[in-house]
Amino acid sequence: MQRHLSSSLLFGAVMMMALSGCFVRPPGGSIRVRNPPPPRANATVTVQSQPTVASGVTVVESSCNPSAQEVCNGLDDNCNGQIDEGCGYSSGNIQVTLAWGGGADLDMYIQTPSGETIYYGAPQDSTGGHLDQDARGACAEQNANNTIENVYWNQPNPPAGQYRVQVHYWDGSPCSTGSGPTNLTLSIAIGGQVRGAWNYTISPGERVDMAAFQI
Ligand SMILES: [Ca+2]
Ligand SMILES: [Ca+2]
Ligand SMILES: [Ca+2]
Repeated sequence: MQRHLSSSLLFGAVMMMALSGCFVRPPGGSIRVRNPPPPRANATVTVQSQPTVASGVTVVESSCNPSAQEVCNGLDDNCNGQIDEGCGYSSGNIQVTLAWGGGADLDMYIQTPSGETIYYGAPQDSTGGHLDQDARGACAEQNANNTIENVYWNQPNPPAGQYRVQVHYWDGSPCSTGSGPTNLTLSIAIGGQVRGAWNYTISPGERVDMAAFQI
């Protein structure tokens, strides 16, 4: 009876943890907590105009692989339509991710259909867009993924209209350290699909119209 009761209690605890999003191994094994699933992207978001890019911007040659491990690099390594999931910033029905190498302070600016601009100084707009990953703004070298910026909309229907993505190399930033021309990568996912990934070499002080798209 005692053993039966203990088994029942253990089974109940296992079920509670499983239902709460935890993955549980049998008694005696280790317990591993899985990240909550990211919000489901809405494949019905209609792209009126695929992203177009500025001259000098080149398409990323590498391709994704469903069996690859996702790493925090501004690319959708495992082809699931989410860029850098598990890196601490969000995917959604629109996700725009900027990544670069070196000590520069790059800033992403996204002009939204409402006419607002999302950037480090205004990380949210009235349409539900969020800059949830800022980089080098506070010179905090110890911050995770300190050369990646990310903006997303995760509501079912992001606002219709044109989105414009600019990148600025803030040469005067106290957070730019020992850096010259800098290679960057920009990826855009809409409605759960990556619509493109591009490379560009940006010069100190330059502000480039990287991409524009319309939904
Ligand atoms: Ca991915
Ligand atoms: Ca990645
Ligand atoms: Ca920045």
